[in-house]
Amino acid sequence: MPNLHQQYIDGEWTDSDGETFTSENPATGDTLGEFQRATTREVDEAVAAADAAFEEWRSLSRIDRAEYLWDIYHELRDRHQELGEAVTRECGKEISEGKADVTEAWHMVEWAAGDARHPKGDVVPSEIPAKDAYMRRNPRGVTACITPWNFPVAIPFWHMAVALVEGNTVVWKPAEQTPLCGQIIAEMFDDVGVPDGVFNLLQGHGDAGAAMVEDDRVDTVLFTGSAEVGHQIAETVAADSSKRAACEMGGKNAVVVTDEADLDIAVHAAVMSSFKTTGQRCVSSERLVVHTDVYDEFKQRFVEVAERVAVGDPLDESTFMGPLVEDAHVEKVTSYNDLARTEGVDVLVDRTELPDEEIPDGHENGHWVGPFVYEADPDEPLRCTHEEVFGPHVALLEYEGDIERAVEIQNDTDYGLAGAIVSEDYRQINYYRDHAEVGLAYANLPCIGAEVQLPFGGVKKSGNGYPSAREVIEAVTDRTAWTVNNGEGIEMAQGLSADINTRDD
Ligand code: UN1
Repeated sequence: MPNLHQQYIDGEWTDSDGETFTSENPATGDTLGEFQRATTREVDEAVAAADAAFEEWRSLSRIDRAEYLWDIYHELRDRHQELGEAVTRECGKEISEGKADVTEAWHMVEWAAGDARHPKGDVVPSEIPAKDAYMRRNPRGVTACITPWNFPVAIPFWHMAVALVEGNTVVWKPAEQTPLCGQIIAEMFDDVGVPDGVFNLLQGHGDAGAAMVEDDRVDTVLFTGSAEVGHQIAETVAADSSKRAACEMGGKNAVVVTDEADLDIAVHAAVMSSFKTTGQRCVSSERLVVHTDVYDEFKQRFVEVAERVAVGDPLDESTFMGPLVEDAHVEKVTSYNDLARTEGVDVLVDRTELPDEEIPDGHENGHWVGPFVYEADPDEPLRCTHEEVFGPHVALLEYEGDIERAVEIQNDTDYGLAGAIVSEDYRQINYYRDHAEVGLAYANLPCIGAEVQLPFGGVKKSGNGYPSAREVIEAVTDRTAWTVNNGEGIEMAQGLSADINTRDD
């Protein structure tokens, strides 16, 4: 059995007295590491360490704080291949995605650390010439970061890079499926000598996450993950007005293909949106809303790719789709594929169970599920076309009429994360732009692949905040509106008299 990995609390690798858990390679079933599971005691210690480190950390300049992040940036770049492979081994994404995850992480660090030297805050006018008015931001304190397994390097840095540069301290819990990536990142923080308590790692499950969220000393919660957990967090935080949360959750995202679409782009965008990361991105598309005029040709071309798209060893560069992350997820995706049948859809491609000859040698214990594609009526209130599956489970929804109808179908979901329109007609794109209820929108592109300089998050049930880049600054800082008098006496705005009238007798 490999080494037993510990928690990283207050600059020390720390034993916990809880149970242990293992990380598993989803493509082979091999054990990658054994990890101690944080109990409430370690949550308490980690939050206490972050709380105690806060005053000193916030008193450094933003530029000095960012210097630590630049060291991490170089580590991420220098160890690109090794880390990319670790991502692929632990979460099963094919290797170009594993490496892109690391690239996205250093982009985020670059954004946050580079931002440290940029002007912050606003200078605003005052009615009184002798007054200066401006906004200042102060860090809020301890930030709890709870991150998902599907971007095990990038998303932690969406949260942590900005939180740290802004002067907050961090307690981070990676997903229980990807603790090894968490371990490597914690080693980086240790190696670059971030002051004790500024960064703390807790390995564990939802109980540790819940204890972090509930702890009174935690000021801000940044969460990316499932809608179920995100809503619980939002509820807990809402009960305490001094706490804040930015949660980014799931989606039931759609690609709209109009009668004016370039079908080469449409098929390419739909395949990327639906099958990259084996459909396990919160931005993945499970609905393709296609105009009747181009429906037959689109369907034939999409189905042809879905039947042949390369599922297999994610470390092999010729693979397009790796495995699903774990057995429980295979069960979930399979049960939604079964549900779709029960709900009476027309199944076009069913690779739920891959035949033995498609499974690479040595990968018999992997969590293999291939594409499942079906046609459904957009007007039917089916569960399979409205609930997030988080897998390669895709509905083709044919529409007639104009762009208004397509957008009506796109918006027929409780979620509002990502969406794409494929069209050569700018009027259609503009209508979509003005009416699609999404936080991330794309034209003539897949609905995946956001870059870190844009906000990332959704509307409706997809989130209550944007836990990435500039928007994280909103979550992890409080603003103070300052007015400073440079005059000799006091003068007030709004014509308010500053005279102190007295009665003489
Ligand atoms: C996620 O799916 O959880 O936009 C995040 C993208 C990536 C991030 C996805 N940059 O596809």
